[in-house]
Amino acid sequence: MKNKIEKFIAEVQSFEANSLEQLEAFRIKFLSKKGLVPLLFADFKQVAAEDRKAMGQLINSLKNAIQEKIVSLKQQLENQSDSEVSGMDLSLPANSAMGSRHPLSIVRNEIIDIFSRIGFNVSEGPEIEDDFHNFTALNFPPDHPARDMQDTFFIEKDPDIALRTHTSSVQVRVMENGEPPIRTISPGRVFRNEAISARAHCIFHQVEGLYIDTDVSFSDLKHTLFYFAKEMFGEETKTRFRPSYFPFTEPSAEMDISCNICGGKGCNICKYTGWVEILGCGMVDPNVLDTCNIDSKKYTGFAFGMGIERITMLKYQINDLRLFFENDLRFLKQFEAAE
Ligand code: 2U9
Repeated sequence: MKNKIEKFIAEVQSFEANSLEQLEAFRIKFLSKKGLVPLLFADFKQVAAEDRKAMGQLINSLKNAIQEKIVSLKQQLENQSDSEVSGMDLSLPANSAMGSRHPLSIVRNEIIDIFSRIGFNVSEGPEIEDDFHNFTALNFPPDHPARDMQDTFFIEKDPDIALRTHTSSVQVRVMENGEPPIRTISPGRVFRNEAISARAHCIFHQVEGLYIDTDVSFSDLKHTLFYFAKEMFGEETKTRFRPSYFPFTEPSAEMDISCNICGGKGCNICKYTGWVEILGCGMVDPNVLDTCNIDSKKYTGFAFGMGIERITMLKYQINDLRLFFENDLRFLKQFEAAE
């Protein structure tokens, strides 16, 4: 019996387990009701009286060795991280490919930053609009071509509900719900019923701006937009204003900047004129102010609007509008370094 117990002690001491299941099998083998240790205690009855003390001590030391082994192996197995058990090492450096911002998002954020620095906030509104907010409040006459099915995506007729054709509709809502001073820009998606080509798309992005307060003049408009042009295209950028017409502003103008590619010397981007158009602007028509509950005798304001695609194309020399919507990774990856 003594030899048997000593053999068991040696077996216990050299035992190693790779899993909690192996350890449990070990426990069952020795300590369960019909395990080897209870069997030894059963045989103990036949041991001669003079040997009992030594044999009892030997069986107890086997039992202790088993229990110590179980405790230490259990701790060891539980300390092994889940990652090691599943074959993964979570401490290794991350190796996943980074995404990049879409160029239109980069430029939109830059425009927001530039106007935020001079006190403009950002307003947002619905992409599905009613006739009042998209056309009537903005002084579009009833027979204006933009109200035509060929130019606008209508969702319902009588009353007319359409996809907004500009984000000026958001600013109508700002005027209805607030009071001057108002200094706000509205970036967002707009929709026009146009054939898709390198120069036009039925979905594009705008930033429209509105500034209303007492004594706002065309000079305020020129200085604000000159500041914007320099921040966006560089300190040496020049601006010029050409008369234009929009239903919602009077007087109205278009603003050109000195060509950011050739610096005004003339190239194929500026069609050898030295200038490129970047936005439309003007003093808010008093009719618009009054329709939106703002007293046109007390307040004046200026407004402007630009296409984010156009600004992005000029800034990054992109010559086809369709690239913005195709999600071709060869195109998008080129903007990884930009912001
Ligand atoms: C209110 C009143 C007037 C916003 C303006 C423009 C001129 C303009 C175009 C530029 C290129 C749209 O993306 S584009 O096709 N926009 O020329 N937008 S003034 O005038 C407003 C806005 C809000 C209440």
